[in-house]
Order: sequence, then C-alpha cells, then structure tokens
Amino acid sequence: MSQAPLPFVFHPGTAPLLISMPHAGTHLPADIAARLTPEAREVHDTDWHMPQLYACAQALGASLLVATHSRYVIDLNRAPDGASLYPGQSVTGLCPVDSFASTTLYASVAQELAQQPLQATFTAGGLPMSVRTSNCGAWGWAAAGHQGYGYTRSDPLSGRPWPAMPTFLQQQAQALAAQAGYPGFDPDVCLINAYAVGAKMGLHHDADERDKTAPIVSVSLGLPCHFVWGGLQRSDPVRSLRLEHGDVLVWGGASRMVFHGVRPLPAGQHHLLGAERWNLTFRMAQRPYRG
Ligand code: MD3
Ligand code: FE
Repeated sequence: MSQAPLPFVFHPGTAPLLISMPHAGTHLPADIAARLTPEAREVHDTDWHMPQLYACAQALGASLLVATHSRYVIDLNRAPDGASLYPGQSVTGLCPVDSFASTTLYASVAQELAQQPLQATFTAGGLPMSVRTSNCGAWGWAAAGHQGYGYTRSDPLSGRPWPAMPTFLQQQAQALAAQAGYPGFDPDVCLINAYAVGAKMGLHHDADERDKTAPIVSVSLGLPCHFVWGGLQRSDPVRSLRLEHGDVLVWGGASRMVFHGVRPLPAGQHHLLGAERWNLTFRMAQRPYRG
C-alpha cells in the first residue's frame, strides 16, 4: 500500500499572492475508499487540472496551496472558525458524507436493498414467514417457497444474481469474527432479515451451510428485539437476550448449531430504521473454512 501523502502541498512563491486549491486532491485512503459507494470512488467533486490551470500564476511568483486528498476525505475549503463561506448555502462538513450534488458518499445496506428489495419468505414446509429477506454476496439464502429454498447464486424470483457484498461490510464481518477468535472468516453471504412490528422467527438452527466449522456473524440494527437461544436439542430450555441497534453476535464452535429464534418484535421507533429491525448475518455458505 502506498504511503498517505500530507493533506496539502505548499508551493512557496515570491509574489504577495496565495492561490488555494482545496478541492484539487483525489487521494482516498484505502480504508475510506472501501466504505464509499462505487460512484463516490470516482471523486466527482474534484476541481480537476487546477494546478495545471494556474501554472502560469505560479510562474509569475504566486504561492500555491494544493489539497492532496479528495474533499470526500477532508474538505479544506473552510474558515478557521467554521463560519459559513457562502452565506445562504449549507456549510460543508470537515469530513463530508454527501457530495455537492447531495448524493450519499458512503455505501449502505439501504443501497443493496434498492437493488434487491426485501421479499416475503416461506418455511421449508411452505408456510408464510413474517420476516422479509434480501441478500448480498456471491450466494444468497432464498426462501421463495416452491421457487427455491436454501443457498442460490441468484434470486429465484427475478433470476438476477444477488448484488455484490460491499467491501466495507465484508471487511467489518471479517474483523468482528477475528476479534471473537475466528481468523480467516471470509463470508460469501450477507443475509438481510427485516422485521416489522410483530414479525418473529421461530426456533430453528442454521444447517444449510456447507462447513459448520465456520462461525456466523450477526449484526442487529434498528428496533431492539428479544432473541432466544437454547441448546443443541430443540427441546432444550431457552434463554432470552435483548438485542439492540449495533449489537454483534459471533456464533462459532459449540454454539454454532444451537437452536435460536426471535420473539415478536415490540412496537417502537428507531431514528434510522423507523418501526423496523434489520438483522445482517454473514455466513460462509459454500466456502470451506480454514481458521
Ligand atoms: C445462533 N436470524 O437468519 S441473528 C437467521 O435476528 C437468524 O434475524 C436471527 O436466526 C435474526 O438464521 C437471529 C443471531 C443468530 C444468527 C445465526 C445463528 C444466532 C445464531 C446461527 C447459529 C446460532
Ligand atoms: Fe438462524
């Protein structure tokens, strides 16, 4: 990986004139680039060719202050005290989350769902489930009744491949698994479960994955729920655990095959997801796990 440049380069001149180019930079550190949308990675807000355009002024003795990083990383066009430079227009953030055209810079689960909307699901026996699902990754878990059940390459309803798993999600899941003692986790599925108020998931265990030595990483978002987990037998006693926005569980080893479920979702409002709970489970469905 290349060394990150300093945030700006100063070219001292001889004349009493300083030309500042806060949006001339295009550099994106790898960890930030991984979290941006593919479009944001094209750094459209760049003031292209500025140093070339003002080379003549530099030749006449002007000093130049040139940003190296994209404004999507740090926007250097600001007053030292944060005062609005263009009264009446919105003040751009030091670390922007939107482009000048008000498009979102960072990839999100919502963007995957825009490509592959949530669908109604059915149990293996064909009974309707209250959870709606979607997927991203090389594989996805489909439960569209007679049209397909289990892991598939594409959505059985549309025939289209599941959208790719965003790099930031893949890396996050990998890091979370490693932190829990499972290095080398390389998920090929992110199953997205959406719970409206009252939706639930009955007691089950996850047995459709090829290599049960791989852990499963789960991330809870939105409204809190009551998660229940028991033992290796369906009839084993269960314990209940409240899962809140941002909670992460890593299930591996002896816990991998425990029976678990989700109680009917209590009513509420979440500032990001409204009256819903989303759960992301990262899995190795088809790949072998080598810890
Ligand atoms: C324990 N999802 O998608 S996440 C599922 O909240 C599923 O949507 C629940 O059960 C949800 O299969 C629970 C926590 C979880 C996920 C996978 C596990 C717990 C697990 C696999 C094995 C053991
Ligand atoms: Fe499960």
